[in-house]
Amino acid sequence: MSGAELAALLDRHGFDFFTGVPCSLVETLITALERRRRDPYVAAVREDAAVGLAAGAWLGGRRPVVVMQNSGLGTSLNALASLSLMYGFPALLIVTWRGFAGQDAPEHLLMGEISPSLLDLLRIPHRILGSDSADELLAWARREMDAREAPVAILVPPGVVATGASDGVVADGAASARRADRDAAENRRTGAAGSDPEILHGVISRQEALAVAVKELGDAPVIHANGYVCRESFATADRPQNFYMIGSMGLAAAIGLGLALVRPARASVVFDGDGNLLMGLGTLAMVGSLGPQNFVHLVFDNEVYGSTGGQASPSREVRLDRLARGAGYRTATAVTTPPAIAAALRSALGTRGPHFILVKVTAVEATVPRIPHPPAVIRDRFRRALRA
Ligand SMILES: Cc1ncc(C[n+]2csc(CCOP(=O)(O)OP(=O)(O)O)c2C)c(N)n1
Repeated sequence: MSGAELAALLDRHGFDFFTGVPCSLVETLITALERRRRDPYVAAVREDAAVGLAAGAWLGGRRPVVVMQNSGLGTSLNALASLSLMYGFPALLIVTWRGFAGQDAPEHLLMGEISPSLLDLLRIPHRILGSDSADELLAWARREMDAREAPVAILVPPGVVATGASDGVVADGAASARRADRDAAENRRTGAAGSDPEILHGVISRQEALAVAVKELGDAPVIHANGYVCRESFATADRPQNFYMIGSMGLAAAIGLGLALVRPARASVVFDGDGNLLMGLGTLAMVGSLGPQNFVHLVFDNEVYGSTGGQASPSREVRLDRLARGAGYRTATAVTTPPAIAAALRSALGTRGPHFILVKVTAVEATVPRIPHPPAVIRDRFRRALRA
């Protein structure tokens, strides 16, 4: 079924508040929900924040839906247990089933295997979406959540909701990339990127920015955020000093901070994404309070969740470098051009930090493969490279 059809059914069954964190399996559903004239989808920075938003919306009289990948079920366990289930806050959880039948990238396999059991353990009633069962399932979900005053879940296996291409919907990623391209051209024309400190959008792609940054790294270790940051960096230059964090969205900065604290004589660099940073925003305060001088945090901010189809991220309106400065990083700069990126990274690697470099980039995504190395290989060669 198409995402638009599912969105229309949700509407018909009385669901009227939508939030979540994107997954590519429901890209077209989120596109349709973002386009609702009344109460469009609210982009949450974490799945547990989405569960909180849904509780607030229910208190305000709505029947909420939280869209999440099953990895986000892990992120929101405590919110589900000690908020939704304890107080009795109804919500429909639309949980995509990555790792279904053991067929997926390594980061999804274990969670894929245990997703139904996790829901069982939480005593959250759940059903599996099939292409012709949506109407009936949504009627069930509404009945159950209203009667129990508790969350219910619908698991969405791959292929049930059509992807952008087969749906006839312009994939939002492509739309965002085109919008970002137009913005970039406009920025170049008006000089907006440099002249108004409040407005800063990318003028080059992340892969172009990565190519510049990688040249400055020397042998510095780099922890990569999940998604396309990993893949494009791998395609630019695979290095043993690259740790590709292929799952665990939001944790790259925490891993880099841990490394910085125990290896103070060597730089610890993080290549982060805006969605990743926003999912683990509290880590900024840890960096600010602990103040590791060897910590260099680059955020490639394309203003979207590019890896899952280009849904808008709050970073379009929020200057992440200012958050870092407020959290206590010693320096926080924002750059858009190749010479500025090179100069900022060179300076950060040669001076006392912690440093934060916001690299504003367009949403253009390179066609690059998944990381081919198995997780244990990534881990072991990185550890060896650190000892060298
Ligand atoms: C807990 C969790 N929720 C959702 C996802 C799905 N997911 C993978 S990458 C990604 C987007 C990351 O955004 P950002 O850091 O801005 O990088 P970009 O995709 O734009 O390159 C999402 C939502 C996930 N892997 N884990």
